Amino acid sequence: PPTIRLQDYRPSDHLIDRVDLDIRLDPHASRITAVLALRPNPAGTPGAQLVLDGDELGLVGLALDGKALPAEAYAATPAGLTLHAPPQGPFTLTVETVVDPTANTKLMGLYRSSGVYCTQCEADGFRRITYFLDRPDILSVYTTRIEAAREEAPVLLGNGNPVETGDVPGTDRHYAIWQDPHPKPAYLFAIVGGRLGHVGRSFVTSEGREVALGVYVEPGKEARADYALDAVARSMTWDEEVFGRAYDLDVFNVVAVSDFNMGAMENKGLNIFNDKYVLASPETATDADYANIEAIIAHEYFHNWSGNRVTCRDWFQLCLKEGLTVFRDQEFSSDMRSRAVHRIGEVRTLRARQFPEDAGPLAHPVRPKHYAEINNFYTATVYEKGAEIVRMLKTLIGEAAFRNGMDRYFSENDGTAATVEDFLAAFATETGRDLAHFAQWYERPSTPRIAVSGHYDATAKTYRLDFRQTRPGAGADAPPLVIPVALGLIGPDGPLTATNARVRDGVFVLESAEDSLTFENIAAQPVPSLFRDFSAPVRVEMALSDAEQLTLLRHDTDAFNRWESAQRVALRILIEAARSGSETLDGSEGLAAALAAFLDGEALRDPAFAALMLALPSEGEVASEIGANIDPDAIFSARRRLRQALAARLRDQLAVLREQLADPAGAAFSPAAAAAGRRAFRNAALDLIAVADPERGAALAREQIATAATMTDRLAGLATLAQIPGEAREAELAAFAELYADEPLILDKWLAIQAAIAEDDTIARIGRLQRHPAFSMTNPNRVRSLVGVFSLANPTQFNRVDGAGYALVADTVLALDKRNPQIAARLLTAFGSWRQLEPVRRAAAEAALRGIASAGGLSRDVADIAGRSLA
Ligand code: BAL
Ligand code: ZN
Repeated sequence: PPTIRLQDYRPSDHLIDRVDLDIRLDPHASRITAVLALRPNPAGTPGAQLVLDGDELGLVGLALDGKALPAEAYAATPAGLTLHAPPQGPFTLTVETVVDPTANTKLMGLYRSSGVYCTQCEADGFRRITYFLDRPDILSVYTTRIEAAREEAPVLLGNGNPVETGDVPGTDRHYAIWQDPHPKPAYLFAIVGGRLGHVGRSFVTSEGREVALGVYVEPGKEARADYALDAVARSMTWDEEVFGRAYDLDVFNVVAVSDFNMGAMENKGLNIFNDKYVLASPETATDADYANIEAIIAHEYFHNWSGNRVTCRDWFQLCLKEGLTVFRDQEFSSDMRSRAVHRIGEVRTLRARQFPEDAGPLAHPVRPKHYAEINNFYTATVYEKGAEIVRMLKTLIGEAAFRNGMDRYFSENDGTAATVEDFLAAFATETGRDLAHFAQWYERPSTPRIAVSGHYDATAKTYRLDFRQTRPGAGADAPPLVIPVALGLIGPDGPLTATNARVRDGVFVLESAEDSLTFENIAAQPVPSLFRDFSAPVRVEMALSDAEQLTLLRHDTDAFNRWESAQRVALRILIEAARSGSETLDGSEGLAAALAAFLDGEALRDPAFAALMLALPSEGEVASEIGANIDPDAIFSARRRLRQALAARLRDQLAVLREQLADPAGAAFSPAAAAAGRRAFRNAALDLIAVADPERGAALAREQIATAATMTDRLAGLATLAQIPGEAREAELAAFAELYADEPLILDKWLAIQAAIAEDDTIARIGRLQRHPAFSMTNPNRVRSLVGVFSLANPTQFNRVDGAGYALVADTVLALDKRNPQIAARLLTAFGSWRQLEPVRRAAAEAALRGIASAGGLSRDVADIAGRSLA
């Protein structure tokens, strides 16, 4: 496939000021009439042809300024429409197309999901609806008339404000007209038509605008939409208070659909969501679901400013809206919940998904320099590392300057399609700083490694920290980065007041390859607390003893580093055990004792944080730290042994705490962080108790499944039981499936629990589940829950020595590619770390990848991932 390069960007030769659409919905032949008000772009090439994008389109009518065009004036193919000699001044082009929404299994463009018409246009789906200049720097004002059979689609929604509704005389059809006054790129276009229930409320913005908020869901599920509706209102208030951003239309609608490639989509005034991220009730949703709904509702809403009002000039700038908006939703969730707990979750996600991406063949800069298929760049690097860059910028310039810079960015770029340079320029102007060096973060892949050594001089009473940064995989000529290092020193009894003129507000800025920092008047050898709150997305290498690490757990004021210290001790133990295969776990007793002391003092006070303290680094994280010659079985076995060692020491204490943290009888359900934190701790405790004593664990899990008042508890019981082979497990799994036979989103969790079972029989189990009525290859959520979870959360079975795990995923990728290339390509990214495996598995994974790469008729999406993975 052709490569598109950032350096080749040039403005479009034409602009489209207005788009008037008439969309007549029909299950198999939806007719779209687009009237485009075009003109030559003063910044383009004079006299250029007009080349409109298309994708699997058929042209049924074409007129210029109202007159049909002769055949020789244009060329139309499914992939494009060219006018050889368009007028040199403004003109209108009327384009008629017909599409089949029912046959659209790619879920891009106009399609039907459980009978509901909906659209997905980012990144390039609008060209599957009509011929268009389908690029984000073409901003147009849209008016959309949607018409459908009233019986089939009583609800008709579009972007912007509703201006008219009515019947089509003499027919069973009706229509609605929507007008969006804000110029937008085509990727933000959306319509919905269907039979939908809804909940709504009104919201008055800080500017006095009354906004009708609506959340539309499958009829009968309205009660499950209340939490999402509330999250919309909280997001609106938060963006006004924290970023000074108010909403700008009279309505804001969210629609849940059940077949959706992404999590959700920020279409102007009409966010379309994967139903998984809207629907929630205590009986059906877990605490993680509630947190995800809150975060994703916020994310899509925040895009109204960071993405919609200020959009991207081209798709290379994707991080401009995504990294920034992830940062904004992270801050929102931190304000709504526990900041420390949320930060740990963010870092775990980054380490689980972005660090491996950076270290593998799919590594790319936060702002890529080229792509063959943009849909493959909605990655952890663009999103999560992109958010970390924004966070570092804030750390470097300070809170007040950051807010002023954001205000400037929004006001200077409002209504335009901007670049990363425009973003940084706002902060450079605001602070008077040159951010050219900082901008290097966007330019190359690689997770920096920061080697730190500490030197205490007892005579001089000084403590020196030497820093050295390297950038593996960034190229020999990669310049050093600007790295904010939030730090402090901890003495034997607690934090020290350590000063150095180069540490401002607790932050030292490392800007060169090597640097040192000396603190005076340090009475005794301290332990440094580095990269507090994970102040930069780097790997830190410092040879601290377990005892020094655990000093941080006891005394650090930084919650993130308290958690991190126990993680680092666990990681050291796990890496040594996985490498040596030895049965003994050197240091596990010290870790267990430190955790016991911690739980004693703090579990009741902050159970959510305590639950995180109990979670060991994942198998993937251990693998990512080892980095080469990886044997997933050895990691699994080391991790299981460490869990057993900790569980043996902590089980009685955990059992007591679990009782103490039980909800009072008759307590009302709350999805808020405090109640969720208690559930998280109780369930982490249950899991460890089951590790120490599987029989007791199974009994407790069964009791919890039977009596649970929430889906969180019921599912946690099932997840614990799923790790204990036996009849009880199979009976409970069967009963669960029966109980929730009509609840696909709940059965997704049931599929996922089974996909993650680390046993040899899991491949066969997945085969059976693929034939179960709960599974469907046509629904992305089902595929992700079964095969996606298998590939990402079951390292030993995915990486089986016999290659059966790779074959299962590869077969699914090839089968899926014919229907839905985006989901197939995403699934294939599970092979991203294949080169780091030990030789036998490496060869098996490579063979599976080569099998895919050499298959005929691959989509561009899958061909791109397979090709880059093997390059
Ligand atoms: N723009 C695609 C979905 C999201 O990141 O909001
Ligand atoms: Zn987004």
